[in-house]
Amino acid sequence: MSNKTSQDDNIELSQRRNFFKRTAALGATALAGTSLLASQKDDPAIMHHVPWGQKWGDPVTKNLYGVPSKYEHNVTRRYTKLLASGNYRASIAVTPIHELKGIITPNGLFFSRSHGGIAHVDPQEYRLMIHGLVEKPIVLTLDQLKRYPSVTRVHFIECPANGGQEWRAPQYNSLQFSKGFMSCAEWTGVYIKTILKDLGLKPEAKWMLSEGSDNSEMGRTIPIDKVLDDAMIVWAQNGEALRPEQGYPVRLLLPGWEGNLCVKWLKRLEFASEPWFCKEETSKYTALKPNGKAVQHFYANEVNSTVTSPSPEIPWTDLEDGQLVEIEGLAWSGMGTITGVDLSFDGGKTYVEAKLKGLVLPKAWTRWSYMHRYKKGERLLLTSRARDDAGYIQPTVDEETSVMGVESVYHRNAVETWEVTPEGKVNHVQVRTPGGVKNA
Ligand SMILES: Nc1nc2c(c(=O)[nH]1)N[C@H]1C(S)=C(S)[C@@H](COP(=O)(O)O)O[C@H]1N2
Ligand SMILES: [Mo]
Repeated sequence: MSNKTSQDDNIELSQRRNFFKRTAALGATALAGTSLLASQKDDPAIMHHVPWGQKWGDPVTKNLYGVPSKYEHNVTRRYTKLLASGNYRASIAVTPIHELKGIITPNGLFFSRSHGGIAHVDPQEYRLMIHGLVEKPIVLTLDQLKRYPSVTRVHFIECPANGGQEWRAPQYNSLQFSKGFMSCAEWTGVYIKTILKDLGLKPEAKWMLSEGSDNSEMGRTIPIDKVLDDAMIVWAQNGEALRPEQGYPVRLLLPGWEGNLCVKWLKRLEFASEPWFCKEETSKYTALKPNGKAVQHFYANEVNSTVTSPSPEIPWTDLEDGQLVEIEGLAWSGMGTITGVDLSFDGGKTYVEAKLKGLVLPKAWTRWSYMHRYKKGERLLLTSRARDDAGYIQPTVDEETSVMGVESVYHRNAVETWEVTPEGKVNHVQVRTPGGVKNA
């Protein structure tokens, strides 16, 4: 990566110069801690006084598998009984997306959703059977599977019920609970088309049944076009083996498609001419209109976005008047690559363009950012709206509900709004048409 045009540079050099010029003009209040004040000289937090520098630190023999700093103990997945029906084995723990930087979710924070609890599979006993309409059916051990040529890709996984409790109105005054049914990781595995070259797919094969070995024996049928496009069998997540929560040792990954199709603890792939096995399951996740009919059955998670900072978890109560603050968020589309993100300060009446930040990859989270000069006492309605290279843009709440009604749980991707109060608190609100507001 060249230093001048590094993808991580969201503030270009010219902009950065202006930033410092304007900051200087504002004096000491603009950026806390930019210059040493006389009163700070006796601050005990200055390095040579601190207790941790006065004695030996821990030996390298401690924590041979590292854990985050104890001061980060609050950064965890979270669960609620509202999403458990009294059973935390058929439930979900959601990702603290407000705490994340960049586009990669650390493995310990990747959201975890299962229908029959988290299975612990012995890799020595692991087998993957691939059969049905193939010339050469096969049973693979984990070692044999890993001998196929592997690829590494960054993709998000999103449960299609992400945000699905909030069709009528906001339910959670929390980013983690309203948008945390998703995470994004770097996955390593093999394209299924690579294995099929070896096994010989019969032309009658139109569907792939995939089945898990967990207690729910989760099964899903996948159309063959997706299988031959970019469907993967993965065994590594962010450089290490999959976590048990993500289906150790092997899961299916269908980049951009509904998370429920990405079968974990994968044990069997069967190629068939009909989606005979789980018609019911497949239709279960279809977003239905009020008359019970689907607009069109689709599997991809549509273009979407959210503001991650500020958010109910990251309020602006400590900001000073005139301070420059970075508004950040995520955008993603299961249909392609994010081409742009618009940001509104008035609940979607008018928009400015935000800047995409860091890596911009297909079917992956894309981080965006906008530098804002905060005015003490201002009330804002922050709304983000993403676009993708498949030609889609997020709908307004009214545009979406006029077609879908409010009874559905799945595939909600209308724009979301945070209200920043004059005190700097952040509330989840719903702006149905730009101008009207419903409180959380
Ligand atoms: N075998 C199996 N695979 C499964 C599930 C399951 O319960 N069992 N849950 C599905 C659902 S509904 C989702 S949203 C994703 C969640 O993946 P994650 O737990 O890695 O975040 O896994 C899917 N794959
Ligand atoms: Mo899901």
